[in-house]
Amino acid sequence: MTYLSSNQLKQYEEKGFISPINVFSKEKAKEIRNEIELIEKKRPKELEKTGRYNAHLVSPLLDAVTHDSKILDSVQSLIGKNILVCGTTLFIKNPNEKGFVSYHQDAKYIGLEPHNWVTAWVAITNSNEKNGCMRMWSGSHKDNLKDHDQKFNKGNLLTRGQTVRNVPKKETTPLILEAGQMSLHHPTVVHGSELNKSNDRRIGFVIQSYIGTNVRQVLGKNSVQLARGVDEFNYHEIIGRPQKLLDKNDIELKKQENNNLQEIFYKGSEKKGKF
Ligand SMILES: O=C(O)CCC(=O)C(=O)O
Repeated sequence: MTYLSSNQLKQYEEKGFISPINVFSKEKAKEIRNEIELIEKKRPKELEKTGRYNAHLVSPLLDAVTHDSKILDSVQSLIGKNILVCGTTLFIKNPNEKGFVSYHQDAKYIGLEPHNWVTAWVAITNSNEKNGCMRMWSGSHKDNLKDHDQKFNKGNLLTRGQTVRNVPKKETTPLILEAGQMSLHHPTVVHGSELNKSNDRRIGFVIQSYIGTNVRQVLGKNSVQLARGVDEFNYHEIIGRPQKLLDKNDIELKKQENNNLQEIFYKGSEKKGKF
């Protein structure tokens, strides 16, 4: 059992994130990278665009990461012992591709209420200032949800280019992680990331998010997996876990889930502008 320490809990409360947390060895992180790259080789479009969501549904190895007991111990310290997984995202930035993530709050568009949930960002490669690690605006989770512009800008890895204006970069903290480490962040902390200026890929496998069983999806339908404990609320449909890589039925399930997710992301904000 590796629950969070009182210092880590204090950091989460004050800053809205905890980083770094050791989870996997470098060798394990490399094994995970190889699995991601094998999927890309076998089915070149599978992880592109909206396909980057829910890769854990087609890969037993990514599923095992998602249900890893060390990660779940840390998550339990924040949201309690009954835990659901409601999705994962691969945030991959290839060198020379101009990918970035504008400053945003996850809770603004993910539709999960109340905010008894947390996101785990697992570094599959090293993640640092050169290759565009996440940057957190420390303490910003304590304020209300902020207005976001929708910019749909090129290179932005967020679906609608959701952007909080005037984030003081000087007050943001880079989350420097080695492959195999993770960070945890709060639903309302403002965060983003810049370009990858290195010669290698930056890969984050992000469990987005772990939710308490008392959390509803208020913008649409989100299927979930039970990660730990019991689901005493039954707000969501429970889906299975993959038994082999790229099974035909699992690929179909991932596609359906990702269609549902697109509806959630676009709900009520089809147009450009502020929301
Ligand atoms: O990987 C990134 O650069 C950003 C990820 C992110 O916004 C998130 O995990 O909520």
